[in-house]
Amino acid sequence: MSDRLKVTPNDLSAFWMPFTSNRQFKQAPRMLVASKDMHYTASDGRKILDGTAGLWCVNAGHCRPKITEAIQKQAAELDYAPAFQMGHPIVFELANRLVDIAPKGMDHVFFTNSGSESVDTALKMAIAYQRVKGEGARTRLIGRERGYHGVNFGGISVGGIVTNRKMFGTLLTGVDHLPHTHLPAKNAFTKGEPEHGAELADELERIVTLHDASTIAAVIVEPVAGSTGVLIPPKGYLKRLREICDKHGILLIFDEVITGFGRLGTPFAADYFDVIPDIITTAKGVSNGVIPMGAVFVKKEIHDAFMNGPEHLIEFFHGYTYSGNPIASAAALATLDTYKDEGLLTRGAELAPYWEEALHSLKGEPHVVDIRNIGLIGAIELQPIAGSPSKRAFSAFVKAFERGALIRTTGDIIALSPPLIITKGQINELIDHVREVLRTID
Ligand code: PXG
Repeated sequence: MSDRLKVTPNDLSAFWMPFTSNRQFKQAPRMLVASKDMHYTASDGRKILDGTAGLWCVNAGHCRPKITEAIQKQAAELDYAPAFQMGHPIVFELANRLVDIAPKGMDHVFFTNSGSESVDTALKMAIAYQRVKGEGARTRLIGRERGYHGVNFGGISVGGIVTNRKMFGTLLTGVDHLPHTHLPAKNAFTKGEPEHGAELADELERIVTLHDASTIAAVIVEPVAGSTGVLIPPKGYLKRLREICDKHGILLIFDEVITGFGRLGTPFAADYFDVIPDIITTAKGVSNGVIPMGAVFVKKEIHDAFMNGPEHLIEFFHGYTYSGNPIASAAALATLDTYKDEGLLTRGAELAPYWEEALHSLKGEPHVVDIRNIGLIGAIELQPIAGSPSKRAFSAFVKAFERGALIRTTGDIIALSPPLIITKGQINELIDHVREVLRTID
C-alpha cells in the first residue's frame, strides 16, 4: 500500500469538489485511501463497508485483479491512440463483446467517457436520426420530472431536478417533461415494482397532443430513477411508454447509467422489464468505474440510417478525444471478463429476495416513512426535519461513515447499491449499520 495511508494535515483549499458542501467537508474531511473487494480503507485506517459501489459504479467490487492487470498491461503497450479516422483493435473487440450482452437489436456502440456524455450523445443521435430519415422537424426532447441525466446542458435540460437546473439559464429549448412516478400515498413500502401509476405514462399522449408528434424526436427516462432517490417504475409503465412512442414515431431512450451491468439482476433494465428502447446510455459499470468510460447502445436501424451518402464523408459529426481510449477499453474488457467469470450480471437476481427482506426489516425504525427496492438497489426514505430538508439523512450518512459503512443520501432518502459481489453476511452488516444509525440520529 502507498504511504498515502499516512495522511498528514494537508491544504484542501485548491480542489473545488463536485456536488459537495466544500466548506463543511474541508472542516472535517472524509478521506478514502485504499480499497479492496467490498471495502474501502479510510485515512485513519478503518475499513469501510461499501454500500454504494462507489457511486453506483464499482459493480464487481474494488481492485479486482483482472482489471488492475489489464490496465497495467495496456498502459505499457498502447497508451493512447487517436480516436478519429484511426482505430486500435481492443475497442472493436470491446464493442463486439458489449453487443453480445446487450438487449436484442442493440447492434452498435458509440463510446464516451461518462454518463453525462452518453446522454448528450444519445440526444444528439436521436435528433440527427430523425433528420437523416427526412423528419427534420422532430427536434423536441421529452424528459421526466425528477429525472437525472448527468450535468451537461442536454442532460440537465431533459432532467428534472430543480437544483441541477435553476442556476444555469434557459437550458435547451424545445424540451418538455413527463410527470414523475413517485406516489408515496399509494405505493409506500412496496417490495419491487409498485402497483399504482402506470397511467402516468399516458401523460405522453397529452404532451404529443400539445406539441404534435411530428415535432418530437425522443423520450428519455431512467428505467429506475437512481439519483433522485430510487423511483421504481409502476407495473406496466415502461411498456406503455414504449407503445405510445411506437404509435407516434418517437424514439425511446433508456438511461441505464446506473441500471446497466447487472444492477437489477439482469444485464440491463431493458431485460428486466422486457421493454427494448431504441437507444441505451451507459457508463459507470461498463468499466467498473475504474477508468472513465461510457457507451451508448444503438439499434441497427438508427445506425444504418446514417450510413448513407458519399463514403468518404463523416456520417455523424460527434465524438470525444477519449472515445474508446485503449486503457479504458482494456479495463472494460477485463470488467466484462470478471462479470462473466463470477456470474455478476445475474447475481443480483439470486440475492434480491434476501436484500428485499433485509431492507424492509427497517420498517418501524425511527424516521422511516418509506422503503423501496428492486434488484440490488434499496432506498430508505426519512421524514425530513421540519424546515431543514436533507439534514437528517446527511447526519445518517456521516454517522454511518463513522461506524464503518458508506451509504449515499439524496434529499432525505438513503440510497443503497452495493457491489454485486456482496455476501448475505455483508448485507446484514450494512443493514445493521443503517438500523443503528437511525436509532442514534435526531
Ligand atoms: N444518467 C444517470 C441515470 C446517472 O445516474 C448520469 C447520467 C451521469 O453520469 P456521469 O458519469 O456523468 O456522472 C448518472 C450519474 C448518486 C449519484 O449518488 C448518481 C450519479 C452520479 C453521482 C452520484 O445518486 N449518476
